[in-house]
This record gives sequence, C-alpha cells and structure tokens, in this order.
Amino acid sequence: MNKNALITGITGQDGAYLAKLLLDKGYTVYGLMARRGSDGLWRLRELGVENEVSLIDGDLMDVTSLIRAMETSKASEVYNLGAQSFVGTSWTQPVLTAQVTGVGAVNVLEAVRIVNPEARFYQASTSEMFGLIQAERQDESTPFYPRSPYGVAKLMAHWATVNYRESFGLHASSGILFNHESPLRGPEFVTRKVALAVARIKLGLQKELRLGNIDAKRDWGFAGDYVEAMWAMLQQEQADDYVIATGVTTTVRDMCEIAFSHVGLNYKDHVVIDPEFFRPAEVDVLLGNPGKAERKLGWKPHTSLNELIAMMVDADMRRLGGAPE
Ligand code: NAP
Ligand code: F7E
Repeated sequence: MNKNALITGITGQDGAYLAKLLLDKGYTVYGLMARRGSDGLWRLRELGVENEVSLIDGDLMDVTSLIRAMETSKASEVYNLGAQSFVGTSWTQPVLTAQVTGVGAVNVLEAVRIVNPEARFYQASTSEMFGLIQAERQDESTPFYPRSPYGVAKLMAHWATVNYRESFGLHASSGILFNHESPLRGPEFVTRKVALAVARIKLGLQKELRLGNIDAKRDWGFAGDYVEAMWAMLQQEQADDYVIATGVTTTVRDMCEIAFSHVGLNYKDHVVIDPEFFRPAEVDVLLGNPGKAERKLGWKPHTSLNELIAMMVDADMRRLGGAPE
C-alpha cells in the first residue's frame, strides 16, 4: 500500500497520534503547518515521528495555501484536524474561531473539490455541538444545541461536510468525537491542567490548583484510541457521520480524585474554586453512545479513565524529572 495523506492540525494532540498511526500503516504523511515561531513540533518529537512527516506551510484561513497543499501532497485522504479548539478562548476570540474552525473547514473542502474530488475527507466534529443536551445519551440522531462560539463554528463545519457530500458527492465524513485526552494534551484543557498540577504538587513545585466548574461531566477517552476511528471512517465504502465516545461520563471533581489519589494525595487539600475559570455558558454534561461506530467500524475504546489519567500524571512526573508512580 502506498497512500498519501494530508493532515491539517498535525502539530496538535490528535495530529501527532494520527500521523504516527498512518506512518505505521505505510502512508506517506504530509502535514499543514502554520509557522508560529514557537516549538510546534514537540508532540511529533515525543512520538518519534518528527522527521518522518513532510510539513507544508499553510493556514486554514488561506484557501490558496490549502490548494497548494493538496497539489503538493497528492493526498488521497485528507484529515481536517486544524482548529482554534479551546472552548474558553472562543468567547474572547469568537471571530477568529469562526474563521479558523468554521470557514477553515469550508476552505479545506473547497481545496479537495477543486484539486482532487476523489480524495476522502475527514472532519473533526465534536460533542460540543450537542451543548445543551437534547437526549440523555447523545448519538448521530440527537439534535444539536451548541453553547459556545466554538460549538457554533464546529456546527458550520459539520454541516458543510454533510453538504459537500450531498452536493458534490465528496467522500466526506464527520467524526463527532467526545473529549479525548493524552499526555500530549494542551495544558489549558482540564485533564492535562490537573495532571500537570498533580505532578508539580507531588514534587513540591506548587501548592494549589485553581479550577472552575468541577461539577461538569464529560465522556473522556484516550486520543490514541480515537484516531483509529478517524482512519476507519475513511476506509468505508460510503462516507457517513459517527459518534466516537466511551459511553461513560465522569465529573471533573471525580477526575481530580483519580489524579490526586494516583500519587497518594487528596484533591480536597489542593483544589481551589476560582470564578475566573467559569464559562459564560456551560455544557453541564456529555455522554455519548458509540453504538454505530462499534457496529459499522468495529471500533471500541481500549483505555479506561483511570488508565488514561495515570498515564498523563506519570508522563508529567517524568517530564519534571520525578519518578512515575
Ligand atoms: P489541538 O491540540 O488544539 O490542535 C489544533 C491544531 O490546529 C494545531 O496543530 C494548531 O496549530 C492547528 N491550527 C490552529 N489554527 C490554525 C490555522 N489557522 N491554520 C492551520 N492550523 C491551525 O486540538 P486536538 O485536541 O488535537 O483536536 C483536533 C481536532 O479535533 C480539532 O479540530 C478539535 O477542535 C477537534 N476535537 C477535539 C476533541 C478533543 O477532545 N481533543 C474532541 C472533538 C473534536 P498550532 O499548534 O500551530 O497552534
Ligand atoms: O473543559 C470544566 C470546563 O477545556 C472540560 C476540547 O477539546 O473537548 C474539549 O472541550 C470541562 C468544562 O474541555 C476548568 O468548564 C473546570 O466543563 O478540558 P476542557 P471542553 O471544553 O469539554 C471538546 C469535545 C472539544 O471539541 C474541544 O475542542 O472542565 N473545567 N475547571 C475547566 N476546564 C478548563 N479548561 N480549565 C479549568 O480550570
């Protein structure tokens, strides 16, 4: 097999895991990279694939760079993972979020349609589109009700994907992924913020951890498991939409308990509630039903929340020079 793939957002958490997965399957992997001056390659380096991928300069807001990336990569599979993906920032930068996360997806779809309409396309959709949930367990038929500018932008990208499939016959699939985490998660997201703080507190580098709404519930899985579902979607004869989740939901509070107790600490001694981290509108609870993915893709998550959090705390202990538990 000798296939070329193009990944937008290759420097992000999922981009790094997906690049590794595709390389292991024998793909030639190209990644769109918006050069920002800081060390954007640390995740690819941690997975040992920094020198195995070909990086192409480009930005989701510049459709000409995407057309060039399609021409250069000759990709037959395109994974649109690039986004302004932090929900909190979407209230302070709503226009940028709409442009990168919403219009950016349309730009990629246009580049695919213009350069190679036979290419298969994956859109990184999200459980944030369910927002104020309209069903206890959310699946592909649950109505959407986004609660943040990020959710609104992602909904545009999702419907654009469906529309390009129906209008132009593109093989365009949308993966509605629930929260997925890993040691490569950005430090602004709550699981990694907690894992890093637990490691620092254990090593005596920090005393308290300031959090917002710890009653929020999320369906958390491991990013390494979730990128397998992305690939599986593009191997199907028909493009379609799939919910990817674990089917288990946990409060931020209980996730803290798991993380602190992993190193023998009590979260109650360290967690401080800080209104700064509350959001203008909250998604109180998410719980996915991955039944369709299980039936049609043969996909299942393999990592429990306890294993995931332990992996993340241990990785941060190691990075800080301490021994993992
Ligand atoms: P992430 O770590 O935040 O990665 C986002 C990527 O997008 C980074 O590589 C970033 O590049 C790139 N990017 C940002 N602005 C760009 C622009 N203007 N042009 C080109 N690239 C740009 O996100 P992730 O957790 O890997 O998630 C991957 C995708 O899945 C995102 O679209 C996210 O919204 C979506 N999603 C994530 C989850 C989750 O729980 N992780 C769940 C559902 C959906 P820099 O590194 O240079 O900033
Ligand atoms: O927040 C609460 C916060 O920022 C989870 C993105 O990947 O998943 C992610 O979005 C929950 C929320 O993720 C803090 O209010 C409490 O209820 O880790 P998060 P998110 O907003 O769910 C979805 C599926 C995506 O698509 C997104 O791209 O935790 N929370 N205290 C906090 N959250 C943060 N970040 N920081 C706190 O101090």
